[in-house]
Amino acid sequence: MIKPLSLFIFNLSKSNIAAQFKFASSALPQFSSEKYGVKRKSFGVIQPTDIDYFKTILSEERVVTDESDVLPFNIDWIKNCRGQSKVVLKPKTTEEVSKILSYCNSKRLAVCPQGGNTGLVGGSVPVFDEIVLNFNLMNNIISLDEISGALVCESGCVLENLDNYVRDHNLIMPLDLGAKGSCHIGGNISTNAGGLRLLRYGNLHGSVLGLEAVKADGTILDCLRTLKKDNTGYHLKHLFIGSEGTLGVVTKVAIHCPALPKAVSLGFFGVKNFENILELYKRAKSSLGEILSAFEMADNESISSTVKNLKLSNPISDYPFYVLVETHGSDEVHDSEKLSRFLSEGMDSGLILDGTVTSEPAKMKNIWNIRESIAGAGLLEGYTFKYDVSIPLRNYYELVELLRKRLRDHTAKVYGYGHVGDGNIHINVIVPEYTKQLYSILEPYIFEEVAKFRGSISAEHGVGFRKPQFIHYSKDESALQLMRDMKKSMDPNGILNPYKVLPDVPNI
Ligand code: FAD
Ligand code: 2HG
Ligand code: ZN
Repeated sequence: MIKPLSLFIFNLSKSNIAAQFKFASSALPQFSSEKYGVKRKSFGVIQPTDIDYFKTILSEERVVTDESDVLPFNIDWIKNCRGQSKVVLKPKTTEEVSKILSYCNSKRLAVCPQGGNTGLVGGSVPVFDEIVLNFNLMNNIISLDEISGALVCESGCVLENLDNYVRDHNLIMPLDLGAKGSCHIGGNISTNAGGLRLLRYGNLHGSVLGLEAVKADGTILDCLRTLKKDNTGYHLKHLFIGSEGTLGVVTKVAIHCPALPKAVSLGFFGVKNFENILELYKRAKSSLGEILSAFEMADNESISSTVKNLKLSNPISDYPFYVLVETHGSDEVHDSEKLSRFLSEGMDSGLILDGTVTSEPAKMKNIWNIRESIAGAGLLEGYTFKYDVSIPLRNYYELVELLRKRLRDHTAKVYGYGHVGDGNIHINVIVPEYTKQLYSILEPYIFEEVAKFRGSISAEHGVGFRKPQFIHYSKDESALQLMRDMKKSMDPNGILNPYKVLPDVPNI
């Protein structure tokens, strides 16, 4: 018997946003293959002898086959996608991963690599009966060089645990996101996750120093160097950053950790319109300069949803838009003065209607919590269609307005929020329940609009299962063909995360 989803207990930190919303309702989502009309490719079908073989590589309890134990690994965080896997494998070492993949490749058994399962595009769960290769147990920290800031660890380390660890050594992780208490560093790398401070610390193509990966045929690829500079040949690590488990499986990571800032300040401002946000962003770059570490925005609908659905308290009153500006610097008095001056100048010029600036950790945590909770707040009201796009800043908020108009005659809420500093807006469309009609009103319309702005249909969450058929809005055929060629060369049988990222990968 299948347990109601709300009863599942996850090995997740209770403090984290991703865990708080896990399975807000107890309804099981429809199978992805039925919902989106996908046909199974001709992979092998797992047999009892295969399970027996996996038990010779892994201990018995690391081969999970009980239906109710497997179920959570089949369902994604927003409860949009549901696969039909019959087995979850939990390796502890790279050698085990290598043996598993070598075997699966020889038997043409498809595999879905899975980290913390916080992905938002359905890439982390199977579509049919792919074997789930889960990294929860590959969670050892291998080394930390306090001088260079190079951290080496296994791919299943939870981001927040790594951050806590390096903070004890006066360093921080170069990325931060609302899912930090559940997502794995291997998942972050495989999705090229962006997050809240990309503006300051750059993306993972810059911070990942090296990695170890296992190819589809089981070959272990050792690119695990900690050097900042290494121009010997092709930069292979980049193939695994953002390829969403379709080219290989990341098993170890070397990543550069910046210094722990001595002073952190945070401002939360109410703003009248989006034009004023853009003006504030320009001013923040010039007046806060090198200490600016985040510049985020959210509209009233987004913030109100966290107040209403999660009972979070907004430290300022109701405004059409909100801006969150953070600084990471080395002088607390100087930095918070700078941010307070930014606030008072903003208020004098009418760009900021009201605001608060704080350096108190508890207050900063509350403000960040409001921002980070938006992703889950809508899930408590119904079904959420999530979009994560990059568009030129001057057009940044137009898509939200277009969608509100388009959905005028439907019961729907549209939230717009995101990483202004990166030109990345998140649009959440909340409806009472998923319907095919709403789906076809939204897609491909939204991607067509993004393409008109020469934007990207996926800024940071990836393509996953939900967007391969739309990738052509952001990549031309020559680029797609080269991607297919790369996929064929690295995974000739197509066993790694099939039905994801690329459309029209020839069947095996
Ligand atoms: P999973 O969800 O398990 O997997 C994601 C993809 O990576 C899948 O395709 C999977 O097959 C592949 N994969 C996972 N591990 C490996 C591995 N070791 N080797 C090969 N492939 C692998 N994303 C952002 O970019 N920025 C944000 O600010 C952000 N905020 C979020 C906030 C919340 C509340 C939530 C729920 C999600 C958020 N996300 C964000 C999305 C998600 O957290 C990121 O994509 C994250 O990097 C996924 O990590 P994961 O370990 O959960 O990976
Ligand atoms: C964020 O920035 C995340 O909060 C999640 O990328 C966005 O859920 C979303 O739409
Ligand atoms: Zn984001």
